[in-house]
Amino acid sequence: MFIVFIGPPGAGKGTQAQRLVAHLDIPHLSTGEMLRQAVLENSQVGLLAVPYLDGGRLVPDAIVAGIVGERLEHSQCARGCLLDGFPRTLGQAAGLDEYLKKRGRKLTAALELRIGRIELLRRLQTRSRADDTAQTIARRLDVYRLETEPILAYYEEQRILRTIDAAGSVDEVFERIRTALEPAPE
Ligand code: B4P
Repeated sequence: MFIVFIGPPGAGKGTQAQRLVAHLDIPHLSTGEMLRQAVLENSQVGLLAVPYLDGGRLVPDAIVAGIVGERLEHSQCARGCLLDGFPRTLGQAAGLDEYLKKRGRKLTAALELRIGRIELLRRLQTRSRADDTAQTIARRLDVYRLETEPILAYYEEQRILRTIDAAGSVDEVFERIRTALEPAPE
């Protein structure tokens, strides 16, 4: 089962991903976490990623595709995984489809976490991560609208998009996700 999580910054992708991977017993691949880890380790990828993370911009597709491809090759991902925060551009989405197709696999579902701007800002302001400054948040929301939202139509066309109302408690949102992944009745 290969699932992707899409949503604006602060929608709760990371929060819900932790629950969902425990529920489905599949690995969790968060590109945000991988990039932050690379920065901590001062690796080449980390050094390249810093200005993008600090500026609230997307790290270039080639860098992100490289780190995701490496992780997907791990044997734990052979029967599936949850991709959290990836894809974020149409190029990444097409690259992922191609990667899976070559291996005779395809995405099971694309889960969109949808939430209003006021609640997003409230959540991000209480989190206080390095890239959660007012200016960076505004940039990340614009980037989401311009570069990531077009992916929704791409997955809608493939009939695998499931839109989840991400307002409410963590438990309530998780229950909606669980229900959205249940097979439709015959
Ligand atoms: P990410 O790490 O993916 O982070 P995010 O979008 O900011 O947050 P997320 O939606 O996971 O929110 P969370 O659960 O933490 O990306 C960071 C950066 O990395 C990007 O800006 C970009 O520069 C780069 N990047 C990542 N992937 C990339 C890619 N594919 N291509 C290019 N660049 C990429 O929740 C937020 C807060 O809300 C938390 O404090 C949480 O506790 C709280 N919360 C969650 N659910 C809640 C609920 N139901 N009620 C109340 N609070 C809740």
